[in-house]
Amino acid sequence: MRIVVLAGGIGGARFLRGLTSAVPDADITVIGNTGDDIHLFGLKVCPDLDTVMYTLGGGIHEEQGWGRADETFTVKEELAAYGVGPEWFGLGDRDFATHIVRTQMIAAGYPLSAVTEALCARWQPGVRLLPMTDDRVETHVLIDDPDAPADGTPARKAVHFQEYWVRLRAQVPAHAIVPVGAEQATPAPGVLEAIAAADVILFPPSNPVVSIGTILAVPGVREAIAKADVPVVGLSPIVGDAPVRGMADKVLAAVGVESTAAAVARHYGSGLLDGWLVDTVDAGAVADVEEAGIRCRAVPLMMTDVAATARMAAEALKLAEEVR
Ligand code: GDP
Ligand code: FO1
Ligand code: CA
Repeated sequence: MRIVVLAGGIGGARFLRGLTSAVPDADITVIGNTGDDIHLFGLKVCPDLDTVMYTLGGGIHEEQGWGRADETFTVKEELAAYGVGPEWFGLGDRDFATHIVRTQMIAAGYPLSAVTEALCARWQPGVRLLPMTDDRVETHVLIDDPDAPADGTPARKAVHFQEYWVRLRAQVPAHAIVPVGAEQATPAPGVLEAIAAADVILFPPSNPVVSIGTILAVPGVREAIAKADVPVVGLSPIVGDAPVRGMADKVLAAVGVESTAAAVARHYGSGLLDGWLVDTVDAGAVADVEEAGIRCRAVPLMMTDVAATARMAAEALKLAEEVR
């Protein structure tokens, strides 16, 4: 069975660990979000690709969900001693090595897809991990400018997604989310081919706006999924009207979507989704989703451990068979 999964960071990576456990013989291609990527200290950092790679490869910091296990921060401390920041973004020593290898290969002319394959040769994630694009796409968030003149002129400014998410903790209003560069980007080699060859396409419980939304913003991707004559099934990252983790409610509000399992399904729409899983606490949303033309089931959606996550993945594949 050929499965294509569109993935962000933690939610996508943890789901994939359950999926690979549920169907160990499946041929899984992951299309990873690169809108979170940021250049720091001259290095290219790809948080979502790395989260998937480290999680499936056994190198992730389990409790934190991102970054390396057994991490130290000597380089960061030394940079800070020179007054070189940003101090709000914690790059660890082990993680730095990944960004050095990546940046060196890119400087030598390799596309990000080839670099990701080379990094995965070490981690052996058990899936084919593709960046959504080899082109530079960076999500920016439009916020109120704190340095605006006091004369009442409304002033806004765009900040990098990481600054909004990590430094500001999404605690300031987001007026717009812009995947800068997406319109000019093309899907990475293998992305459209994997979608066309898939038996089933899954949307894990990843952020609908800044993870899956960004992947769908790469011209050709949404169209290829809508046109693929195979089941497309998603799992809700919203449980009991709130994100299980993180601040997805804030970016959903920025695009005018309520933070409910049903609203997220409607946001993707029946043109894209054939099936949608909501948590049992949201069983009341099933009828609402089905009214939108999307087959819906309520099952436990908490990824508390690999076994529970594998059951979620199995339910997604079962729903895919129902709508096929
Ligand atoms: P990020 O890039 O690290 O933010 O990760 P993703 O975009 O892949 O996933 C983030 C989403 O995962 C958040 O909106 C969470 O609500 C969701 N999430 C995290 N853990 C769980 C869980 O156990 N169950 C469900 N249903 N969603 C989860
Ligand atoms: N998230 C944080 O909340 N604080 C950090 O200092 C931080 C550093 C970091 C370094 C490498 C990496 O791959 C991820 C990192 N993250 C950090 C996670 C992260 O960037 C965000 O949670 C995601 O981009 C949102 O999806
Ligand atoms: Ca992310």
